[in-house]
Amino acid sequence: MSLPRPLASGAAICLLVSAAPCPLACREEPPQLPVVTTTTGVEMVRIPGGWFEMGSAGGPPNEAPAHRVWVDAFLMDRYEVTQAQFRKLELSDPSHFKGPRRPVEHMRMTTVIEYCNVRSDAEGLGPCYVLNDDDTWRCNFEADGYRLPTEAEWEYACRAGTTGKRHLDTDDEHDLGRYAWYAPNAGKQTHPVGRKRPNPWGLYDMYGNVAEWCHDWYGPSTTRRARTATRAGRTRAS
Ligand SMILES: [Ca+2]
Repeated sequence: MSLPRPLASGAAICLLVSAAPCPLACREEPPQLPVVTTTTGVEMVRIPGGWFEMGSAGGPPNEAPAHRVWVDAFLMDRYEVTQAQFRKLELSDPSHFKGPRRPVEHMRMTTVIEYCNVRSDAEGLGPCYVLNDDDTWRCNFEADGYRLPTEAEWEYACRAGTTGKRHLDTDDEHDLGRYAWYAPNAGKQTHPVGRKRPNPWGLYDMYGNVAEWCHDWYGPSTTRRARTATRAGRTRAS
């Protein structure tokens, strides 16, 4: 599957396939996972551990070979990180398109680290990131605070137990506009989070709006086992 390029900078709108008005007004709502609200008011989805098929044999070369990966249970933000969350934690908001429910964009890794650690501290959790004086950093996966999801965690959450081409509860490309803000419908700007339908696990805007960062640097698919995650701040990009 196509993944966001972690740690990339530049435009944030995902470019996906063309869409047309959706004819599926009576589709049954998919089952969703439990949602918890953190002490700073952020909704997170409790993702169960499990095996999944990572990558794609039929996609671009860097997505092959498809391989089974185990991911431990973790929590993931239900929505992209909003500007209201940054304001609540008294962090400087780098976003170009302003609005409390819009996602944060134009992020630098140092901003991601600051957000994760400040949010961890505000909730009495152990910070995951250690930032050195020369702007290098490392992540303590044993800490119980917030960090970016690994690529495996992100793809596992995006697929949400589906095996189809689009990893949604539909493979109809004409349905995509109901799930995602992307080039044909975004108007070259970000949009408030949660306005489209969620994926089958109740995660919003996994497709489109802003691209999302992963902990790993972008690279070919591997057969490594995913690292344990107790929490994962799903932070945004651009
Ligand atoms: Ca997104």
